[in-house]
Amino acid sequence: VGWVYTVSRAAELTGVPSGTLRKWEQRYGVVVPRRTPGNYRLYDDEAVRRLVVMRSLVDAGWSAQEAARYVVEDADAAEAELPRPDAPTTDDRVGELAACARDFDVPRLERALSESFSGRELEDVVDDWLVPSLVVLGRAWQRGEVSVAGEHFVTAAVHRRLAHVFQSLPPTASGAPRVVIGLARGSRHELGVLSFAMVLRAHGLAVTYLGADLPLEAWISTVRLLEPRAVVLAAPTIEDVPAVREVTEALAPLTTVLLGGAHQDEVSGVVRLGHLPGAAAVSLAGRLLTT
Ligand code: B12
Repeated sequence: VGWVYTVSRAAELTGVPSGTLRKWEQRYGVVVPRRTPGNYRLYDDEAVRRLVVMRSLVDAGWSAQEAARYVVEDADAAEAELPRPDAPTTDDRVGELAACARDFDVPRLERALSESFSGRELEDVVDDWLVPSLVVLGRAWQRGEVSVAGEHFVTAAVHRRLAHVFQSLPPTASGAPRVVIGLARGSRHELGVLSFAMVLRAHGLAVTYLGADLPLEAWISTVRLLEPRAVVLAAPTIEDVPAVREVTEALAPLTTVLLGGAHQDEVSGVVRLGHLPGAAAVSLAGRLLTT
């Protein structure tokens, strides 16, 4: 089970030509494909993930040998080495979430969320405060200053808040353009798409939010059923890219596919939304409501 990708499919999903794949396998042992009875190579999701991380490291300037050693030893650590686009911010409270994660301070966390969400537009809360705060939190976690539990404690509260705001918005006008939003199979970094969905709904669009980790078949059947004007996904980490490629290829004939997340540039055939979920949602709402 799981060894389902032929060499040409693996090449498509990873963006690595099949000749290079063979070289990486033979020279560096990055992955060891299975063989069919007819001696064709077969790859699984883990192999595809390693290859896509290896490719990004090589694209970022690593030698193939260095990249391979890193990926073989610790694929998660290798992934964390990849450059990520950071949005600039002027908000002086971007350290609050990380501070709350350090000492599990419930009242301080509730206060930080309430104050940050009040008195300004949702898109500005998302782009100027929330996203940069999560990046600071992630760095603190990586340096060991925040525990896994502390990180979960804070992101669960953020998730609840986004869901609550989403739910409290007035009903959408009937006939408003529909947009379906969610993440591909295996992809669990949901806060970017959820923030985007919240802002889009606040700006009058009909949003069907599907959440994280949705299998390919479910994407296809839902889009056939709802016939939305557009579908929005994200590729927050490099390991999401192969599954996102699968979904976007399958949906492209059916609707317009738009993509956010740090690794959106690795996927072709989509409309790229950039790195500010709030601003991107406002601009998509404007486009769909006037056409
Ligand atoms: C919270 C969190 C989690 C939570 C997510 C909870 C949830 N419900 O979403 C949980 C615990 C599930 C998790 C799991 C993992 N995580 Co994590 N996580 C984070 C953390 C701290 C915040 C992520 C987040 O929400 N950021 C906010 C979003 C909005 O920011 P962003 O993803 O950088 O996106 C940018 C843009 O592309 C844009 N954007 C994002 N989405 C969208 C969508 C649209 C439509 C648009 C327009 C724009 C847009 O906004 C951002 C600004 O540039 C980050 C740290 C960080 N630097 O982000 C790590 C991080 C993303 N995680 C990481 C890792 C490695 C993992 C795990 C593999 C850990 C493990 N070994 O289990 C798993 C993988 C899970 C999976 N299969 O997907 C790494 C990724 C490394 C890399 N280079 O890709 C990070 C960067 C931490 C690190 N430095 O090591 N994680």
